Amino acid sequence: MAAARLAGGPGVVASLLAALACGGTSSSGTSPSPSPTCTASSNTTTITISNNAVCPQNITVSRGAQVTFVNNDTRNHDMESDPHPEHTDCPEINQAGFIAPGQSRQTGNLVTARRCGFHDHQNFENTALRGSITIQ
Ligand SMILES: [Cu+2]
Repeated sequence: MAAARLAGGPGVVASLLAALACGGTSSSGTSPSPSPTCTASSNTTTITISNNAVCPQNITVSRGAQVTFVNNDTRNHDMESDPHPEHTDCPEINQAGFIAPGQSRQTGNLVTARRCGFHDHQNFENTALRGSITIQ
């Protein structure tokens, strides 16, 4: 009977390994609640950070738009343009940069039609904190 219960330790390790291996939106091994499902439309200029993940991860905006990163997490995040660590693809994203919990920050004007990858510079290994902004 006891074996039917989730084993905390191995489960945490397994989910961490799974997150590193396949880069999906894995559930958190430290939280008893199910992983939040990102249901936000990709047609938005707001990206919310919570539970060490961005939502939505990939968005599409019009040329000239600014994207707002909202930090609803309990820790700092540092949103920067790809590639890491140069951050040279879309310097406008670097204007968001360091965001404390409860803060929100905007990118610069995204005027060039292209796809801009971004990541949390402090948590580069976390694929749930990476995403892209497609400017069209
Ligand atoms: Cu970086």
